[in-house]
Amino acid sequence: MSSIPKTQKAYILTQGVEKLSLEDRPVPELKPGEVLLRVRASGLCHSDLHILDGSISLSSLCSLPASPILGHEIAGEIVAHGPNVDPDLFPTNQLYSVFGPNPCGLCSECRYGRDNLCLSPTRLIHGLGHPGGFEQYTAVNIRNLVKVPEGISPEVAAVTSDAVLTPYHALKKVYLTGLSRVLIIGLGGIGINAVQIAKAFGAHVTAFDLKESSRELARKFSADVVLDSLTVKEASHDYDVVVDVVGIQSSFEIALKQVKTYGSIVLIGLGSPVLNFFTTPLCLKETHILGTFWGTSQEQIEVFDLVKKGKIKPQVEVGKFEDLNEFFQKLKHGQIKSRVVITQTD
Ligand code: FEH
Ligand code: ZN
Repeated sequence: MSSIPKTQKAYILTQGVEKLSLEDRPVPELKPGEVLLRVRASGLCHSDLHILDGSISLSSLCSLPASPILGHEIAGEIVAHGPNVDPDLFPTNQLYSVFGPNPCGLCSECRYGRDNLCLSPTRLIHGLGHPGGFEQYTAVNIRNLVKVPEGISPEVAAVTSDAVLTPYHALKKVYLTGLSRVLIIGLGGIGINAVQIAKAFGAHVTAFDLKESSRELARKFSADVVLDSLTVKEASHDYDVVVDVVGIQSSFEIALKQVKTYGSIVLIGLGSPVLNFFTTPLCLKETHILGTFWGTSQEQIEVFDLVKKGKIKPQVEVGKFEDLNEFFQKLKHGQIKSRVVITQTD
């Protein structure tokens, strides 16, 4: 194991500034129960982009740290064990992913097993209050470590902790069967995994995106029907479940139109802070609208099992740590087909 430096490079967020600033920062000191991870891969999420462009305020999610470090899809290796951590239980020759929600484990939501929804007013999400993966070394409490099965790369491990976990959790909420008809709206880094997960659950899957390259990927991953902006207008209006991975007014209107009576719309995308709908048709159809947030720590273990078994093949585009800001620009301008992951080697 190489020696740990006193300082490291970290990307710092300044409120109102779209570019992250690469600065020298101290390597974190470990508290009891923590390990130090050498970050190997960090995914770029659309919610990071919303924070950078100001449409989501980080201060609405947490009390703002002095030097916020984003990056909530993290995979890395342990390079140091803090007080009270048994190194035999958390070996160094092992890849770990981080359970980002960083729950307290004590509140009622945690006790019900919904630890993604932890109620603790002091919990800080990794990369959204707690320092995240856009640094070289990051401190993680051992309860947030999820061992990555052998054969899964750091970049795939990073995206599995959010871009796979989020649609998995969302689709588990609606109890799909082999008879379920599902429409997935938006086939980017999360949506293409939603297609694969719904197929793995045995559902009939229709996939919709404005981009031909994304529709191509959905065909590759065995979507039963693939719709474009014209054909979506003639779609069957009989979906048990519509997953809106975009979350803007136009995508939500498609979801409202296409969901069958008594069906469910699951909202994953946060593309718009406000969505409008007509109340009468919603009530006459008894439409369920479900919010969804990330996934539970148990589900994070489950998604790794599915990836290991090859039932889900997360799509990634790999970039270098030094090029993080350029990749955010590409993401902003729709130039990314799947999920960007920045990797770090020694
Ligand atoms: C982050 C912040 C707020 C809402 C949703 C998110 C997700 O990107 C977490 O994966
Ligand atoms: Zn995310």
